[in-house]
Amino acid sequence: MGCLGALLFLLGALGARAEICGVPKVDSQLVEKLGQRLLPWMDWLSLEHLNPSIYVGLRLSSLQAGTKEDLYLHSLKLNYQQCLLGSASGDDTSECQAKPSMGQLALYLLALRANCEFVGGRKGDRLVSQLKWFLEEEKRAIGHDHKGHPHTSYYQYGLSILALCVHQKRVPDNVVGKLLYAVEHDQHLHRGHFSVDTVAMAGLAFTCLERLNFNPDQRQRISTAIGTAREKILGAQTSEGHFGNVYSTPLALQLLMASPKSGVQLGAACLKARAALLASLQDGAFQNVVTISQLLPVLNHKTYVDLIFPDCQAPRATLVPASEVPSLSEVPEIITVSLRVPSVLPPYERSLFALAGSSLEDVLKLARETGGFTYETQASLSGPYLTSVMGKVAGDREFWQLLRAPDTPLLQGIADYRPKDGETLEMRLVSW
Ligand code: B12
Repeated sequence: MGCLGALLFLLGALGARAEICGVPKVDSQLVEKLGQRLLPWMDWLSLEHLNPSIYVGLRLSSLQAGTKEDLYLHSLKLNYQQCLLGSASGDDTSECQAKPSMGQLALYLLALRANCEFVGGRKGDRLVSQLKWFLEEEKRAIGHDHKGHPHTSYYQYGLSILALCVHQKRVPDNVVGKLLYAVEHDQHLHRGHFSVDTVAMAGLAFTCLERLNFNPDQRQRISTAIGTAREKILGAQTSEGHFGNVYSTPLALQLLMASPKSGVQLGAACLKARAALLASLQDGAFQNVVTISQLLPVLNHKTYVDLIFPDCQAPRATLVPASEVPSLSEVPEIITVSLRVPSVLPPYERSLFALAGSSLEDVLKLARETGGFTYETQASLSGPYLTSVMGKVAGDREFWQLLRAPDTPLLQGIADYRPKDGETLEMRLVSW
């Protein structure tokens, strides 16, 4: 190659670098701290606590939990198979309090793939059939005219297509078509609200379908939808750099990393997002295991699409549990927190004294013990989900939204959010 050729090659290489969404290496101690937060959760091996998202996140990270990880996958297999298919002696799923949902089954299949397993055999085939059946039901709920809504969400719809795809199971065009339509007309995706997480998950599913050239008749539509998802996510970047909010940024980055496209804009946007993520990490924003498990792959330059061909031999550093920092016996600080529920008659409002550092859930418990306040929760992979307040259960397309007065929706759930002194927190029954 002559001098000019070498120069052109170099310029080309530099240009190409600017086109990809790179997230430069993050301090390994920060990553380790994140991984350590997952460890205590891996000691809970009952179905109610098992969380396939943790396993997937860890396997796509630069960290490993040794035998704990193997035991965790084993428990996932035992519990998910028994609760979805029944025990070997019969179809007895009575020991299972709640059957895993469509999205949870999809995450379980991703966990198997993260261990380089293809779902197979009689039991495996039945799980695949169940997931396909769930998707068919959702397709029916959306309807021919796309006027209906999935029983779960388009997020779980996308997740399920992705899970089948990485196992190299084809999904019919008409099932994929519903998700394509939703991305093309995004008011349908999240019942009117734009959700970066949902668009990113749909984009990841489409990227997998495109790579494997499944659904060849829809190839052009799929490729356009990936572009649309990418553009929407880039357009949702905040002034600090997050795509949507801090917790949707990991999935957004996964999509941008998995489906690179020319344009210096992409590289710059990803660098800005990385800086914003780092600042949030240092502030301790990532406490929830689901959000950590979505972030860890990104910090290791991996995405869920890599589960098509996972690298199970990649070296990973062994995690050691965090050493307990002895707490200094300081006089506990007392804070005042007000709770407000305008969606009931008469509206509820009360100020309570709580220990500094209490979670919102601790404050709700206090309000219940004090009398005059009731609430109920349901366990989910992200933690306790508020289902009912003052006896009012959120209906089909409703949820109890958490806000900091006057009008700022919280970015965390009741178990993770820690109110500050003088704050008023509101629970509002809203439709979505
Ligand atoms: C769909 C969705 C919703 C739907 C759920 C209803 C439904 N039928 O699906 C709606 C719009 C109602 C919702 C509400 C909320 N959500 Co939401 N939600 C999601 C989303 C996009 C997908 C969840 C999912 O299906 N996961 C896959 C399945 C297999 O897991 P699962 O555990 O079985 O799913 C259930 C739970 O996730 C639960 N759920 C949904 N959101 C939240 C949030 C929290 C904190 C908890 C404990 C449970 C929970 O609903 C799911 C369906 O039953 C995620 C995105 C993400 N990156 O994970 C955000 C996400 C989990 N939600 C989030 C938040 C903050 C909330 C709210 C607290 C917002 C608010 N200010 O009120 C509320 C929950 C309040 C409450 N009542 O406890 C954050 C959580 C961040 C964090 N630090 O943990 C995420 C990551 C979005 C984001 N980028 O900000 N959510």
